[in-house]
Amino acid sequence: MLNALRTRFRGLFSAPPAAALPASKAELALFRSQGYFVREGVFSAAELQVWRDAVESIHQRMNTLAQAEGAPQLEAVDDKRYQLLDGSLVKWEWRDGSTDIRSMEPFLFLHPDLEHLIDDPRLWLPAKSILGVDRLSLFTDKLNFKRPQGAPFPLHQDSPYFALDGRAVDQLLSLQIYLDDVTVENGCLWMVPGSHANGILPGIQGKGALDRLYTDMERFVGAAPVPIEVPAGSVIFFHAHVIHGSKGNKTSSSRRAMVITYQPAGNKCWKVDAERPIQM
Ligand SMILES: O=C(O)CCC(=O)C(=O)O
Repeated sequence: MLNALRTRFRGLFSAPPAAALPASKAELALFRSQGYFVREGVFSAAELQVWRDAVESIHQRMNTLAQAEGAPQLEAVDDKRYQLLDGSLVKWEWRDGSTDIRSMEPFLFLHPDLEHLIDDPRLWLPAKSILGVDRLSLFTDKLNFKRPQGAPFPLHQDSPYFALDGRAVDQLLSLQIYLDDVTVENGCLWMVPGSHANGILPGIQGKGALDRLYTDMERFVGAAPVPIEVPAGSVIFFHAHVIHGSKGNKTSSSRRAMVITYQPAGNKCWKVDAERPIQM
């Protein structure tokens, strides 16, 4: 009810959201050369507040489920805690016993205010023009919390992770949507411009199962990572091969981001035996 009222009257309280536009020539050129570009002011303050409330209610629900009697077992991967709750793979913060969620995938289906976000033309219209296709479907979606003291995310490409199910990964496009202002202090994304150009790069040869998913930066020849500090409501459009990561959150507030990965239509979602076409 409250959300419906907020949505109905949002024009009175905040600037209108940006129009839906395909990627411009300049954005396409940046995407080709750097592997990413940023659009600021895509979503209004009122929309962001609805989604912040939705992700916080999901966080709360996951905590309740995790603490319930008979809750699904925690799985340990390289001493990091994972748990399958309500159809979403929850990764808990690295600190022992923390009840903070680090990320969860998928999550949009868990809340009515979020489930149609992928059908928003401010997202799919530019995505379609970047991929150069007529129709899109969802590959996967993920919610990245970075609570105060949230741990870093080492530099990596998403493509080796996406390729774990044997799928082609060259036509995947991810959009990172910020619910909060992001700064170096609260753990903004760092991107390595141009690092998408040579496909999947060598991962770290360590003892852990996750090591090979992190890029071996000692073997990488190219640009240094640059911080992407942007206001809430911004979207980063990025290639599955671009190297990126984030540092820890040193502030006392959360840094929250929603990630949507699109693919050309006609393909099933990642790890799900069904396609979710985008409603255009
Ligand atoms: O949100 C972050 O801090 C980085 C997350 C990330 O790179 C990922 O989920 O692949």
